[in-house]
Amino acid sequence: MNEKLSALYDAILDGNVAGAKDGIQSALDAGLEPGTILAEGMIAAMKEVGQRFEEGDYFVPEMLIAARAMQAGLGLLKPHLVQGDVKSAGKVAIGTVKGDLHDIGKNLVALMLEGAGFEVVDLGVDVPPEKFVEAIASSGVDIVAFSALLTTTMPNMKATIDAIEQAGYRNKVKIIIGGAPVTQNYANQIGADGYSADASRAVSLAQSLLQEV
Ligand code: B1M
Repeated sequence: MNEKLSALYDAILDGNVAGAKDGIQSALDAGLEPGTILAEGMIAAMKEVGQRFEEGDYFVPEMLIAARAMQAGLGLLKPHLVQGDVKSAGKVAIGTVKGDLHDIGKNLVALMLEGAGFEVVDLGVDVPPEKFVEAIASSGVDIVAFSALLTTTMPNMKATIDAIEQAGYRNKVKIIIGGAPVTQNYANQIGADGYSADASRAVSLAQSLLQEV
């Protein structure tokens, strides 16, 4: 790995906020692409954090401080990932489903959607089905996006779709889902309109669904 990316990777693994920021700045100064910095220096480090957690080398506090370094780094990288002056492409309400506190992936999806000209209503984490329903009722959104990182919270995606259906909004919005344990098969199973494996594919998915309307 490039030495700048490797320093950034280590800083995120160590939960070193200042090191992560310095690492991003120095990778940008060296002319590395923001997308490469994100994928190879940052997302790869979070995967390694998960691996260490599974192996019992890291515990929740280490995951948490790595996440802080990641979030701080994303703040710095954000202006480089989004394009300026794009016209409104539609409105998306996004949230991490009930019971789930993971928000890095969800924030990244929100950031990329904004960058592509979508107006984004970020409902945060641990979002109960009724809050998604309220957002549809009050904000006139075209698309609702759910994120889940835990196998135990994935069923809340289905519960949220059911709540949207019961409230009479199912035909008014497109529903898209994602998150590490989520699959296209699961999206089909619960009746979502689409699934994407990562943030940039979430943008093309949202664009293509709105073209269908
Ligand atoms: Co958690 N955690 N965690 N954790 N955590 C995982 C998810 C885990 C896989 C770790 C592991 O065991 N290897 C595991 C889940 C196992 C499972 O269910 N299969 C796990 C666990 C077990 C837990 C706890 C239960 C631990 C405990 O307390 N014993 C607990 C649960 C808390 C809760 O939510 N109720 C917990 C807590 C935490 C922290 C709070 C410490 C922290 C989160 C901090 C935060 O988010 N602010 C944390 C972290 C950091 C992780 C790992 C290490 C990293 C997640 C991450 O940010 N990845 C994670 C391991 C892993 O994922 N490998 C793990 C980087 C991010 C960019 O990727 O979120 O996948 P990701 O998003 C991607 C795609 O998935 C996609 O696009 C994104 C960018 O390309 N995507 C979407 C995501 N959402 C989308 C929505 C879309 C489309 C695409 O809409 C259309």
